[in-house]
Amino acid sequence: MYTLYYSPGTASMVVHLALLETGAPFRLVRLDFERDEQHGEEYLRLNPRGQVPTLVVDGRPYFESAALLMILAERHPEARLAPPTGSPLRADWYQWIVFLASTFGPAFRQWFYPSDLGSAEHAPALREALRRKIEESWSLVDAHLAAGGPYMLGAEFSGVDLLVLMYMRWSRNMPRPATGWPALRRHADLMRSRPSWARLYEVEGLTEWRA
Ligand SMILES: N[C@@H](CCC(=O)N[C@@H](CS)C(=O)NCC(=O)O)C(=O)O
Repeated sequence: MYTLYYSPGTASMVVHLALLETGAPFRLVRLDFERDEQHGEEYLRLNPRGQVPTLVVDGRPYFESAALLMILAERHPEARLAPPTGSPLRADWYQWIVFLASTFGPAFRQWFYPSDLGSAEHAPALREALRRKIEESWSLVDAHLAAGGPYMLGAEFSGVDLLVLMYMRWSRNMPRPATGWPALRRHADLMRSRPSWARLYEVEGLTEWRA
């Protein structure tokens, strides 16, 4: 039994989706950001960063959404969130997870949290630079999917696709949403037809960008 500490539509989404894909039993604990519950004393003991997600595995809490996705992939090989260890596709899997988490992760965090960089609102030049950075990464992922899709690792779905899907959703109100790129659009449509997506919306109470 896992416990996922989450907040709807946030970085916990990829972990929630991965749990649903595995079919493993899990418990959800929702944190209310309005009430700043992520900075409560009790939660900070689980996750000293005061962020979601946190996943409790065998009684121990872990953080970082991409790492949690990898942990679940390893523990549930039957869910095929990762190609088999040692296979050539496993190398692609590592590459894309690290690429996505290290480019989109920080760029989106800064886009949505100007306070991380010390101001209530970004200066226009900084906002523009972040927008450009995010769009450059979308162009790269779009070209990759166009050349060898429909999934990030080719013919088969994997956890990488869940990570891409979460970041695509976050871009929905940006000047150029990810679905403005044709191969990304096809990928989003494919991924949004999975039962895990419908279930996620139901449980997290999400509405926007459902299909
Ligand atoms: N790199 C972390 C980022 C986590 C993160 O920034 N979570 C946000 C929600 S998307 C959060 O908890 N925000 C609340 C806060 O910072 O107070 C991950 O991928 O898990």
